[in-house]
Amino acid sequence: QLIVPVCLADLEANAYASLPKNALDYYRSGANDMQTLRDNQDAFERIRLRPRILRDVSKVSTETTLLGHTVRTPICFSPTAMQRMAHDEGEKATARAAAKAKTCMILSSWSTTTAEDTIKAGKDVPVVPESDSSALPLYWFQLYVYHDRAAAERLIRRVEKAGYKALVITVDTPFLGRRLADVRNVFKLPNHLTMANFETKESNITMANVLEKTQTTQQKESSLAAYVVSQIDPTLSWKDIAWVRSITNLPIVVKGVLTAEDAKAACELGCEGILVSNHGGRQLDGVLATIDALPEVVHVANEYSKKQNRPIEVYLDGGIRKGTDVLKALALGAKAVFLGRPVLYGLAHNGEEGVSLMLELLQKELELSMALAGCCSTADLGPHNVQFGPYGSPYHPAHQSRASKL
Ligand code: HOC
Repeated sequence: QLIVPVCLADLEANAYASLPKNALDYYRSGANDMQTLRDNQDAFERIRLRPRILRDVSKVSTETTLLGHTVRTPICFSPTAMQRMAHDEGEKATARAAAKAKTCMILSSWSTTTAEDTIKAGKDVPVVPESDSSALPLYWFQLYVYHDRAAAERLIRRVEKAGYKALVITVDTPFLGRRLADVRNVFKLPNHLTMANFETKESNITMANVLEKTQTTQQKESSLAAYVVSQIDPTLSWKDIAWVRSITNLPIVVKGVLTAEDAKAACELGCEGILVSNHGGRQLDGVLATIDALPEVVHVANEYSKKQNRPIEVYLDGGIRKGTDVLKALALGAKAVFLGRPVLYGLAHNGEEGVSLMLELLQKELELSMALAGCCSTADLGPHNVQFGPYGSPYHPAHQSRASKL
């Protein structure tokens, strides 16, 4: 029984009732016991808000900039693979919804629509100019570094030419995390879909080929794990990020950072952005919730920003389902938040309109939460708006004495 969605949880419930099992299990699963998947959401519940009052909140703006581009909202779309399993228009529908909302979409390398067709769908949406805003849609591309570096370079050239404005390099997937439901289902991409960025006539990088080669030697297994082994280079190290840096002028965002140590390495290599992510709890089960990891990464990025005299932006994905979650992440220093599964559940609901609905629901919740917390713009938000419970990070400024600053 489908319900009329008034919040993201409703869209999720509808998707659970309507998506085919193979696709639903792939989208919803985390790795192993799914502890991190749960913790991504639970961790937001451990943070309390500190609202300010009597601050004229009649006008609230969520406009912000991402790597120098103005967007209307800090609520953006994370890369999720194989969106056409959720709706036939898949990535194109998401690109159009991003265009209408003037937000940022990161396209997955493992999309079921090519990088070129996806961005074209977004760019074909007429941009309605507004007197009070210079916001525009923004498209970034998520990259894995492949065994075949020439293939990775070809893909970079394609996305540069197509108009993507940053490369988001996923660094937490040397091997695929073990998602038990996919293993049990022997997950398979439906036959009418392909990994559109790779499966050209000239290439034999197809899931079917990989499966054929591995099926005899593997135990019951999701085809994805074998596909990842065939494609992704597990020897990847920081020198490969330096290599990407050396072959492109696009800004680089490292996705999958959870510690101050790795944030430091990213800053030292000159990366422009850091996306605090645990891959939606789909890789190493038991790692920190992203909102718990955020403060130490922000701390490092701010230090390096001062030292290197350049902006270094920090973003977060994982567990965002409510306007107050967005508010908490922004207060703790994220420049923007990225959503994965909710986009897929929006697609499952009604394609482009479903994604727009998901974003609109969350946007309204954010604006209301900001007003109720006494904040008119994202710049008003800061660590003073939140208070960690007993599990808070020691890097969080709220742990220093507030009284001494008053
Ligand atoms: C076929 C390769 O982000 C996930 C995706 C990445 C998987 C690569 C799939 O499932 O978490």
